Formats: sequence, structure tokens, C-alpha cells
Amino acid sequence: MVRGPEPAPVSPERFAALWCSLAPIGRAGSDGGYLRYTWSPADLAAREWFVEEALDRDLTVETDRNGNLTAWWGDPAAGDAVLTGSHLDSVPHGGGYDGALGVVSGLLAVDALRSDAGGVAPPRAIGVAVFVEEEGARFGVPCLGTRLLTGAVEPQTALALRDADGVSFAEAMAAAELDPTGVGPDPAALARLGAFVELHIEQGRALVDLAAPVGVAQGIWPHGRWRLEITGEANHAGTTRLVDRRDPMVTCAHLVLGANQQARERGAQATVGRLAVTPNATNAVPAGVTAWLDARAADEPALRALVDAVAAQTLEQAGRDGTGVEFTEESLSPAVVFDPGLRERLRELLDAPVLATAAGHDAGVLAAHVPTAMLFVRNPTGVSHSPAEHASDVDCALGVEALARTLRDLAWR
Ligand code: HGY
Ligand code: MN
Ligand code: MN
Repeated sequence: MVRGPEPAPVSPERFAALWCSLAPIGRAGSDGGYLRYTWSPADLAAREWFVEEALDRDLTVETDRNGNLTAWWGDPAAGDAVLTGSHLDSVPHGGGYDGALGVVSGLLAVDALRSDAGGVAPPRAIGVAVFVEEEGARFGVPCLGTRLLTGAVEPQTALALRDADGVSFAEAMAAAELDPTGVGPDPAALARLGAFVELHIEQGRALVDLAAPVGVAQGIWPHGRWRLEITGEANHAGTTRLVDRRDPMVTCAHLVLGANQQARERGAQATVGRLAVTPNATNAVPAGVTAWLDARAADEPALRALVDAVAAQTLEQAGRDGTGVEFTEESLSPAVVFDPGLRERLRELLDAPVLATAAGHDAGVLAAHVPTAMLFVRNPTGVSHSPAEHASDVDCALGVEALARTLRDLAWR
């Protein structure tokens, strides 16, 4: 028996109208990419957009102790609440859909259900969340809002994280007029939740190959970030003989190639996408290079083995180059298998294929505490973390419909 309101059909035009009201916020430069660093003016404007949209819908907006926002339809205190949502922060020059699609789709899914609900709130409250610092683009640790909420990171550790300009998480939070002294786990807020479902643009091409607009997630590969401080000796690029140099960039080049080779051999992923060079001069051998390694693999032993092999190769090279290497783990996200019962329920309800992913999400953090699922929306090129990231309005509208049916199934269960 079907319970709850019949979700109204969602047209691509309806999706596009709300989408276009958010899309200009934080779009930076001519490449069409986004710069929405956590608590930057662009991120604060996007959060304000969310609060206004929620209040326009008579939803109750809650800011938790970690700065995560939730717009509630119904009273979550009644328990077994159903949460959806995602994030509004971006990687530097990222696409517009990563995160934002889940937030916009959550609001539109609530609209689709409310139009037939006759003003009656669901028996289990439905919330749309915006989580803080999912990308870790400003403070280095991804999913910081949900890690703090669930106790997966110590408050003092999070507060002390610094951005590239030396501004701490605590300082940035205070500048955003939020109280950093209150950050930390909130078991009572988590205990209210009966389910979390995050909708996200697919960051690959599996749905294209399956000719399906929407998929259900199986799980997330374990992944992590490591920082390598490679130190050498600054010197003149013209007068210093190659044999006399202690060049950290040479060690770094071997790191990049070694990580790529090790990941290829193991069917895993390894990326060096960020470097900081000191002093960063064309005609000077650098004094130091800081490199960040992002590594992902099918299981945790495979991930450890990959990172250990990359570290060993880099240290060996450093011995030849006369450089020093300090290796620091900045974050580790364990393997996630989403709740099998919920996943099967959604697969049947939506007649959607099941996909694995190597991308991280707040759903991965919450899955250890709340029955959690994810929906993916087809991305024709599979490109993500780039301005080329895209999903059609038609597929996005189908994603909203799938989310609305999911929320109905869970909230009126
Ligand atoms: O980096 C990731 O996997 C995600 O997109 N935050
Ligand atoms: Mn992302
Ligand atoms: Mn994301």
C-alpha cells in the first residue's frame, strides 16, 4: 500500500528555476568554476540563499553547534526523522553540481510532497541539510561538519586546522558569527534521525553506460589525504651544478610518477593535485616543496599497501637527492557499505541500478551512525571537480522525483 502524498511531477523548468537562483553565487572567473570555500563570502551567501529558500517554504531552520544547517518540515524531536541534503562548499574552480545538486533537490523534493500533503507535516519529520566543509578545500580535512557532528574528529583538532592564509577554523567560524567554542559531537541530534539519503551528481560515467538517469550507491572506497614536506637547499638555478643540488622538486617529481605507477599496478587511485613551493622562483632551486597525496583503493589493506609503497619509493628517492621527507596523514575515510536494507528498498522502489564510488561524501561519515543511502544523478561526461561537471535539467528533475519518492517511502513508512 502506498502511504503519504503523491509527489507532484517535477518539470525540468521547475528544477532550472531554483537551480538558476543559486548558480551565480560563488561562480568565479571566466572558466565557469566555483570558489565556495567554507565561510568565505561566497559560501556565506550560498548559506543565506538556503535559509531564505527554507523560510519561504515555512521550514524551520536549525544551525547546529558545528555550523551545519538543516531546514525541517515537521518536528525532528518526534524521532525517526528522515534527513536529506549535501553541501554547498566547492573545491577550487569546481563544478556547480557537486553538493549543490543534493541541496536544491532536497528543497524541491519537499515542494513536490507538500503540494499534495494539504499542509499536513509527515509523521516523521523531513530535513534538508547543508553540511560544513565537505570538500576540505579550505581546512584540509573533508566532511568536517559531519566528522565533528559524529565525533570522528576531535573539536580541538578541527579548531586548530588552518587555511592557506593561516586562518584557523576557529577564527573563520567566529568571523562567520558562529560560536567555535561549542563545536563537537551531538549524539542527541543524531539520535533523532531514522535515515539519511544524500542525492549527488555521479562523479563518473557508470549511469551513462547503464542508460539510467538515477542510481543507488553501494558503498564508498576507503580514501585519505597525506601531506609530504620535502626539504632541500635553496640555490642558484644557473650556477649550482646538478650534482651539488639538494632539490626537493626532483624528489616531488618522483613522488608524482611513483604514486601514479603504484596506483596503476594495483587498480587503485593516487593523485598529487596540490603543491606549495618555497620560494617558488623560476631561477632558484627550491628550498622546500609541500605536496598533497590523495589515495583511494577498493579496501583498507590495499589503500595502506599503496600509500606505504609510495612513501617507501619517495624516501628512497630522497636518499638519492639529499632531501628530507616528512609524511603526515591529514585524513582517512574508512570503507563504507551503505545500509543494505535501505539500499535494496530504494533499488526496488526506484528501479535503479546500484553503483560503487571512489568519491567521499558526508553520507559516508553518517553511515556509521544512521541507516544511510545515496542516490546518484547521471553526469554525461563523468567529469567532476571541474567547471565541465554537468547534469541535464531533465535528469536533475528525475533525480528530484526519485528523492521525493524516497522521502515519502521513509517518512510515511
Ligand atoms: O573528494 C571527494 O571524494 C569528494 O568529492 N569530496
Ligand atoms: Mn567533491
Ligand atoms: Mn560532494
